[in-house]
Amino acid sequence: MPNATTRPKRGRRTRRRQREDPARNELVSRSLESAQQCLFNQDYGTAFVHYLLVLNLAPVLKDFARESFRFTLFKWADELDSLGRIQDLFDCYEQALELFPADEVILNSMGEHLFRMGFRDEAAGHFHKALKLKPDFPEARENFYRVANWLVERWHFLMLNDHGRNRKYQQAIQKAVQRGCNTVLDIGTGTGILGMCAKKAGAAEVFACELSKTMYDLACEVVAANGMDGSIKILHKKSLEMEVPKDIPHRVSLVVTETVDAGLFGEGIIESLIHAWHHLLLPPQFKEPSSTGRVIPAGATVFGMAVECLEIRRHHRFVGGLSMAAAGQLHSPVSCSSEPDDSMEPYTTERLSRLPGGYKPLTEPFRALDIDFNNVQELEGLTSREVQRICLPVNQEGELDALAVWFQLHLDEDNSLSTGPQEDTCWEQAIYPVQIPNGFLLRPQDKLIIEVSCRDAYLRLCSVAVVRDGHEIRLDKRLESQYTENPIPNPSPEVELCSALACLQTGQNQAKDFCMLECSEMALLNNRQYHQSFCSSLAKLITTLKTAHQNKEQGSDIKSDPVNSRDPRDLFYVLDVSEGFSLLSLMAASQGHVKAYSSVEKSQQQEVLRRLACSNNVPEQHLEFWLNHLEDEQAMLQRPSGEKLWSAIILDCVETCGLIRQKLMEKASLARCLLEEGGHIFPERIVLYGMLVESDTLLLESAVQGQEPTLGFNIAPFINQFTVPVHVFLDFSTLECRHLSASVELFVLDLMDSSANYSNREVKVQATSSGRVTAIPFWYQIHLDEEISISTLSQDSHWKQAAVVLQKPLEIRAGDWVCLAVQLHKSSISISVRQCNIL
Ligand code: 44T
Repeated sequence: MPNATTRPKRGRRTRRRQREDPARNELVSRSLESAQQCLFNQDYGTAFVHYLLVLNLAPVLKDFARESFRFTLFKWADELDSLGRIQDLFDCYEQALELFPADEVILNSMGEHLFRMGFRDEAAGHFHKALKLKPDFPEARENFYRVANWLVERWHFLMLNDHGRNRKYQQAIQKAVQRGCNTVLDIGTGTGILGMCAKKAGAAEVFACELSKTMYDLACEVVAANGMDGSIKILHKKSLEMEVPKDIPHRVSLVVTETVDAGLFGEGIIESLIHAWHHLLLPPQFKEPSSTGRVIPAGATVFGMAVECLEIRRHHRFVGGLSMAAAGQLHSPVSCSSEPDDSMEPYTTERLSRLPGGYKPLTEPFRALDIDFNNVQELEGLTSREVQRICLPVNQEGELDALAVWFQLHLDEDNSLSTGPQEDTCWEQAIYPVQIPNGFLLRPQDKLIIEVSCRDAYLRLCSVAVVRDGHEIRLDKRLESQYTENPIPNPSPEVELCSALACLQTGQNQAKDFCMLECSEMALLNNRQYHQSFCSSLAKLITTLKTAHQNKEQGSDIKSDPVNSRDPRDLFYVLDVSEGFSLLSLMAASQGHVKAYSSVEKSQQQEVLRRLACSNNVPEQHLEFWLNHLEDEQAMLQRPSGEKLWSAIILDCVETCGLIRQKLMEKASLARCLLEEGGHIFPERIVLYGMLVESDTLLLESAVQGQEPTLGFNIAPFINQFTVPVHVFLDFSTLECRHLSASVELFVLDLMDSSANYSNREVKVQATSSGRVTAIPFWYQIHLDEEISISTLSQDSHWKQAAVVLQKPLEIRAGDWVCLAVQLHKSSISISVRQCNIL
């Protein structure tokens, strides 16, 4: 056994040499001492270098020094980060990982830096690794869940669960291969499913490409697991970058692809196919199918329909009760304007059937476009095609809020898929909002004139007009004219600010008046209840504080009158740390005797607030922008000035997607230290509610379901690694589900008193119906003070809901008791359920 004896010997010799090298030992111990000293002096850069030296020279010390090394690394990395020395930062992490390649904490932390820098794929890889090393590492788990949604979008599950779609693609591919197309390229392979179909159908050569690194890795895993790794060549590339013979040895006879989004063209199918016809496909007109190129899908027809829909309206234009004339034009970032602007998407997507409040069709569906994917001239012509004018009779009265667009994908002459609103598919529809400031009511005798073009690869609606009584009215060109003259009357006199905002018409020109708000910010602006509740609650607080100040001064026998005084020292300081656009600082400032600080960052949005302040007689110096004062954004929560404290700090605690904002509780405890006596955090408390439901829809969106292989392939276990337990952006009011219990209080978060909070709680809930608990949707009651609260579930809320989807559904019967273990870890909620029997 020569090897068995030589190996340990070598090891022993090395170790002996190490131990016996006094100079080295001396260096190690001196460096270790220096490292500790530097750490003590907070000189993290030098400490890090010393630790590197120590651990490289004396790996035996790794376990002993691991904690301090990590600490030093993280401190030094934060410093490098704030200095913008990004390359150095990642070099340090790489050196650290050379020493500790399996350290989940370092991996996770590097992932966090990568994520913040926008390297999502790489970040996900690090979180995934950390989690594999330590499956019960909560930080890595949370981080992984956060990126999983970005990396493997939820629609992958929907598409794989859509058996109709799978079968139709399979049949079309089988038929083409049987007819002689035996070299195949799958563009945008995703999990590799269409490429595998082609191989299974008997294609001689199959190639596939995928531009996302995560999806490419996944496709490789899936293809290998199905024993096809030798027979399908997968490339991590965008098809537009592929060449013959560099990437594939010769042109192929069939391209299969499903690179289409809800608006058909958003994934770049036109450009990909033009490129494929020029560089990757055999020419189309030869007699032999094996030497003829063709594409599945063969073509598509695009349809549209005008709709009235309040839900769409309140996300795209200002319809709230506040008078905002001075703000100028507020737009969502989605526009079907005639001047395509790169920053504007022409559409958003929605599943019309799931819109809260529903929608009303104002016209019949119309055919907007036909396209043949097997005709390269037509594909090329599409981008230069003239604008097409479509005339549609209006058949229902209603406000023109949007055009909904969907399509039929003709896989071949026999098979097609439809993404229409009536179909039972997983597809969403493309929504082209029509943003007319005060809306336009269509009437049954009207004719809608729509101009459609496809100039910049998107289908665009270039102009929308109405023919009424023989006159044509351009709806997208009249923003500045007669229709802005009548602002919506103030509907709620009880709110002071709302009436104060009934302001001047401004004469500024159109370009200057334009301000973009995210759809969710627009919906927030339109959330009247939120603003009214906030105003009332803040007014109460200010009155109480004024009285308290008065009493104090009377008590101390000072003659000044703070209520009427103009002394700036008597001002109440209010800080609004809401993310994105928020009017709350302005509402605070308009209370009088308040100096409010807003955290609005975008200059355009700051300008809107300034104008509104001006038109509402809020003195300029009473509204400021907090971040403009701060060098370091991290120092968000500070005293307003040396000797002052805040009277109120406004935290926006629930994200639009339905989750608690990250670091909320940390912010709240910091905020508490910065409040004056009697000061307040808004909101003071949030209560989490949930309900047991049975929802197949949520299951279909969360993982590939069932034990059956997908089209005979083993795909589910691989893609299901990207399943996340919490679903966001749900509309609970339209979610197809059965309620199995009443709603129950799950958790209370007291922002004014951290000692009152807990991180684990067990809640018992009784089933009101029998069924399978598959999910627990949850939402919040946001308490601004003891009396005033708002629900994130309310009809005109800008919030959506979230739900925990159970890994294993639980069968229950009416009357059963169920135990919910609710956990809050760093603002993220997890819930597990088990049956419990109590009497
Ligand atoms: N979502 C549909 C869009 N790709 C489908 O990286 C339908 C959305 C949807 N790879 C709800 C329901 C549904 N070269 O992995 C992606 C993408 C890749 C390419 C290489 C190219 N030129 C491209 C272009 C795209 O193809 C994969 C599929 S894109 C399909 C998009 C269920 N919400």
